[in-house]
Amino acid sequence: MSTSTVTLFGHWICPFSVRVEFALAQRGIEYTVVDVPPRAVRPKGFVVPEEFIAHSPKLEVPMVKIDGEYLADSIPILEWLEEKFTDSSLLPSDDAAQALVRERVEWLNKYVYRPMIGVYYGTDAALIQESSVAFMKAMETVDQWLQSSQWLAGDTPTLAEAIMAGVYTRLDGLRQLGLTGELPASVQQHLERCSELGGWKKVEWSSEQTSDFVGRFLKYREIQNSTKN
Ligand SMILES: N[C@@H](CCC(=O)N[C@@H](CS)C(=O)NCC(=O)O)C(=O)O
Repeated sequence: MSTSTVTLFGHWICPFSVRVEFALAQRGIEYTVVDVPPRAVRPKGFVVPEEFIAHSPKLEVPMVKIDGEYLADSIPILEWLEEKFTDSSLLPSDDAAQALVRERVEWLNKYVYRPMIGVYYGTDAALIQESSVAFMKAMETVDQWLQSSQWLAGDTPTLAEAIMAGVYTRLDGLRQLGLTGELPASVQQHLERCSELGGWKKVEWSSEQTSDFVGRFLKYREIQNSTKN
């Protein structure tokens, strides 16, 4: 068992932090969390830790510290955790299978996250609808992947599941913010399978967290729309 000390500087509302916390918990790596709320949700008077300011180049969460070394940016962090901790893994052992995981991680990062963020940052109905359609279109590809396996890239949960955890946590909230359309049955089943994983328990949202998320973005829309008019 590793004796490394791992600290995650992150926040529950950040889907990129969720990726990392899911991976840590799923792999059974011990860690502590230092809450660093992103600017948009930072309470007045919150003191951002000096350590975070000194080591997160873009001042973004997530940032991870392992035995005095720091790294920010979720996908590089997920890879770094794979290098540092070898007792467990979210990457298959053979090269071709690893390449597939990495390809799908990048694909999800682009084609699922972009429209997902478009839904909650959308300020007008047309943009929200467009993002919603793009999100559901991406789900059609995920559906194809899930026709040949229960998991997104191979026979076991991988880093691709960590990426989707950041989406699944907020799905109820996305619906309340205007995401429309049915998830393919395979994706719904995959979500349910993910919610049985050990890592999920650490990242899943309570109904209060969903309401907090939805309330913040409704307010954001209201402010944006009132300054527009
Ligand atoms: N590419 C980065 C994106 C991280 C990111 O955008 N984090 C947001 C919160 S979700 C952040 O910390 N933004 C700075 C801020 O709002 O203070 C990653 O994958 O980790």
